[in-house]
Amino acid sequence: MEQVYIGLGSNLAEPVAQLDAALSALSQLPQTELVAVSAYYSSAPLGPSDQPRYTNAAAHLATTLTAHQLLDHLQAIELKQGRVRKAERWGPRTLDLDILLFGQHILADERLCVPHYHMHARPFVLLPLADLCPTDFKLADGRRLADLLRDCPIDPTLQRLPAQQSCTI
Ligand code: A4P
Ligand code: MG
Repeated sequence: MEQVYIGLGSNLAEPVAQLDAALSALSQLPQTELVAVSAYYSSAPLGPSDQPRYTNAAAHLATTLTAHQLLDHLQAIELKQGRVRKAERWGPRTLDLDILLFGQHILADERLCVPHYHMHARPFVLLPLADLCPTDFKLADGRRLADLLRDCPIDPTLQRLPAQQSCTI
């Protein structure tokens, strides 16, 4: 079993409901257990500002799927929930599912970069992840989550949503 962390994000078509639906889909993946889910967080968009606020979360999975099999499943869930891939970088989306960490693996090929390349600079990724991991947690590349949290820029727009707006799966 690999211990895997997924970043979830949405800023279109009822983001909280999108994350709820995505977590339900993750809980039904083959060869996979949904171990834990972070709180939901709301923040202003990083990138183009003419788009709605995002809701983000993180999920801990235990799986015997390979990283590429898991990515296929994540992209199928994104498509099922109406994701349209556009050329625009950092544009709005109904659902974004990123593999943040895949066990102790470091992957860099044409389809996968793990640990996820932008996670260290994104509070809306690191704070949900910190809900799920011990403070001394180390990434596969040796970086400590606590150090990434300390060094990442502060996002004054980031809010942890109350429990009733966060999934309880
Ligand atoms: N890919 C490579 N590594 C991975 C990985 N670890 N996990 C490849 C998942 N996919 C990975 O993905 C493009 C390709 O990346 C995939 O085909 C896969 O083979 P994508 O989902 O179309 O694009 P992306 O990686 O999400 O990049 P994009 O569109 O530039 O979006 P970002 O960088 O994720 O930014 N503001 C807030 N507050 N919260 C947000 O969640 N998200 C974005 C999107 C912008 N602003 C935001 C947020
Ligand atoms: Mg993505």
